[in-house]
Amino acid sequence: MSAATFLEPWQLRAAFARSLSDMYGKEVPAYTTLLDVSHEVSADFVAKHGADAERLGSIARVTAERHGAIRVGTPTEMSQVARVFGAMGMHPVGFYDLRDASSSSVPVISTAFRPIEREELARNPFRVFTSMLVTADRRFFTADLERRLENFLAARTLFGPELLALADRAEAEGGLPEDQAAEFLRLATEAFELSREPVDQAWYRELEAVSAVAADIGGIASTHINHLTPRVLDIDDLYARMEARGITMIDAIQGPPRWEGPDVLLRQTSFRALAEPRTFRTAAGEIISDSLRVRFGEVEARGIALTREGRAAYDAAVLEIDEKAAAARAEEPGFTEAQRQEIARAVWQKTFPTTEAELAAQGLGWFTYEADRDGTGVHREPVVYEDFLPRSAAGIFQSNLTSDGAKDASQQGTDRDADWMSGALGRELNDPFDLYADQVDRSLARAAETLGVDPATLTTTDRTTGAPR
Ligand code: OOG
Ligand code: NI
Repeated sequence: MSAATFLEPWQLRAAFARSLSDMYGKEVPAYTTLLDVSHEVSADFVAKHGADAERLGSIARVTAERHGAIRVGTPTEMSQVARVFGAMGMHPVGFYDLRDASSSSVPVISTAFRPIEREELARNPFRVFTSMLVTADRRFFTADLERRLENFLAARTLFGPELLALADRAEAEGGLPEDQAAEFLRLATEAFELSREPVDQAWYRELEAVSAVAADIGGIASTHINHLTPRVLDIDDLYARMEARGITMIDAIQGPPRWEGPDVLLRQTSFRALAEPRTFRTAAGEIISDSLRVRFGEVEARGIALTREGRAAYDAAVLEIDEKAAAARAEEPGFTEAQRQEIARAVWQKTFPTTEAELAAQGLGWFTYEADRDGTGVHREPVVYEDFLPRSAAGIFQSNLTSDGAKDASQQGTDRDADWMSGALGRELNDPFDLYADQVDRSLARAAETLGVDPATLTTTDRTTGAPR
């Protein structure tokens, strides 16, 4: 079979990301504006900073890079999503519990499907943040509502048998012949389009009173891509340019502040999409037109992945910023986002070093080591963060909700953890830290082999002396 007539998983992934992006651009016009502005910002950034601008990803990768978000209702649906993404070489990584990460009613747990090998990430890093409802959690759902929700979810089909059969075949055979690939991509894209079916008004509103997220997931008989996020090289510049175009962004860029040291993890911001016209079926059986505001736009800038130690420092810094900002706000009612950023920068300056060399030396960030071309030593390269942040994710959910919903904190929450998620998926759930560590170990082994030395000597000396380039 020739290469042109058989699509490998990464080719399916890249084509799927393009297909979703085309569909979303047609359905949500502000997304197209966001893409245009992102491309302008990144191109200007590269023009200004040269090769340094591409330190965390080539401009080709960054320009094509997207993440999406979807939400499903049951473990069965979750396991089906895993099959569809598995066909494209996207594997579940990480466990996120957003039930406690948010003050609003967000009754979901999540994982992210993404490529896990370095070469696969370089080919196309498309990832999808995937959340599922925890219908058994009494803080959100009574036993009666849980039962009716489960009945509703059990009666719907998000992914048809044809799509799942093609997905299984692609996963088993390492890809699909061209015509089946086209059919797979068509069905997969269609599964994430916004449905035009009338929404049962009473049911939707009942769920919405508990949680807008629950209504979005369990109030309709289909799922949809909820946002699609381009990556940009300078998110502060992007924020300013979007506002200049008259698109109102949420108040803040989430995640680390802008500062003079290396960018770490993930910085994200978003805007609320316009309400979209939808039809509803009333309790009296009448079909009426109304609107729902369920989809939005988001953009992100990615930084260096942090080790467990680095992540602990990050989490502590975020708490410290919260406390200091709360105290300052209590003293000064006119406290602004700019002032909060000042506080954040000060906390960052005492938490993180201002150079990559120090980030590596202190064991806070992940770096790979590559043998120099002349074979005399190694140089250090930052590992880009490929995952998400629970706190920012909760912020994204929250900033786009129509209401806070209702959460009964006196009830006991239902235990859910990474093992439970793995069971629901019917697959191994990858630990992000292990994946980064493997990537570093493999680079050291490769570099040591090229140089003809013991990898152990590289780990001790070069972590501190590896030149930045
Ligand atoms: C997912 C929100 C999380 C992110 O970028 O952190 C997310 C959702 O709204 O379904 O996409
Ligand atoms: Ni997102």
